[in-house]
Amino acid sequence: HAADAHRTDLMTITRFVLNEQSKYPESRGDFTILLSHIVLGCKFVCSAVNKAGLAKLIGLAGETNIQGEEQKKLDVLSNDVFVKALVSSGRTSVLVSEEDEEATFVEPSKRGKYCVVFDPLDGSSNIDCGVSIGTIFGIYTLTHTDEPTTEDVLKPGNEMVAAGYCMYGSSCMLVLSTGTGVHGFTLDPSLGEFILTHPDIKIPTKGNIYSVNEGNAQNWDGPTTKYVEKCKFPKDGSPAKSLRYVGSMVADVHRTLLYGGIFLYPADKKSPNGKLRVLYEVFPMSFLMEQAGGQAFTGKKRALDLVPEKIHERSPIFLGSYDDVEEIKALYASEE
Ligand code: P6P
Repeated sequence: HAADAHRTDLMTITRFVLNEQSKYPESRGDFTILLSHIVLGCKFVCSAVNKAGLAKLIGLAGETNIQGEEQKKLDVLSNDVFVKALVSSGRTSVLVSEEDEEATFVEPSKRGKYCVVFDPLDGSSNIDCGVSIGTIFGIYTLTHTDEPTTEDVLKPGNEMVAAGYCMYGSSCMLVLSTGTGVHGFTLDPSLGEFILTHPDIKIPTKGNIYSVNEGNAQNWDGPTTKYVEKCKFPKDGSPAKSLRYVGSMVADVHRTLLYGGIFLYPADKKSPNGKLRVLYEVFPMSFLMEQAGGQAFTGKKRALDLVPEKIHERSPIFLGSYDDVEEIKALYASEE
């Protein structure tokens, strides 16, 4: 039985990745070591998020706690933990975090062959009301041994070697792809291990959920307006789609991945490049969607083919079930 297998044949994330990496004879275990440090960061954040209300970690930075220490906001704390874990792994050279204006270049003695782009706590505006939030990350390999520069991360998403997110919700779930499908691991707090619970996740080809902030409708362009109209008032007699929008990307994307449908953060008059960041929101989620059989589109091109020029660049994004994204691609194509 599955339960027995869980008890005796523990497929932890580390063991799973070791198995994956053993397919590459040249692999020296560097990726497995890098991943184990990302997992450490996720376990820490999971624990901090769950205790936030009690530990008074909620609220604005600048407050002092009873020891008179500078109280750190959860996202600042999470960022510190991930940067320290990634640097100490000795497997990274460049880090880009949503929390840091500039990239972090690891000191020569601790450099490794990976570059990690991440949002340590995406959706953190939802923390105070207990809505699910998450960590999102993408991994590039360094292709030279010279001084690392931002050029090493200003690469299209199609050069990422791995991507994933960890959702801190009713359970703590890490969803990961190293290029051979998408796999979900659930944290077993009694073991402190992420256990494989969702092997080889595939997104339904078509879904009946659309996920967008309808509050921005007055600013949308023609194709997005037409598409959302079609979701609500289908002309072909098919049932209208359901609207589900959490406002936390990891929660909205996780539901889309498991249930199907489409997640949209379009450009609008206020934000011509949309709101979501290319390197550590759009690319990792697009990578996962394609690996799960879905697709991701910017309104102009395949999202993973974007070449970012700045590390905090934004892009519109439409991602999810293959057929649903095809529909909006057709509307943008007919607009040209
Ligand atoms: P809006 C959270 O602040 C975030 O960065 C994503 O997690 C989420 O998808 C998006 O912004 C929500 O933005 O404008 O709909 O509140």
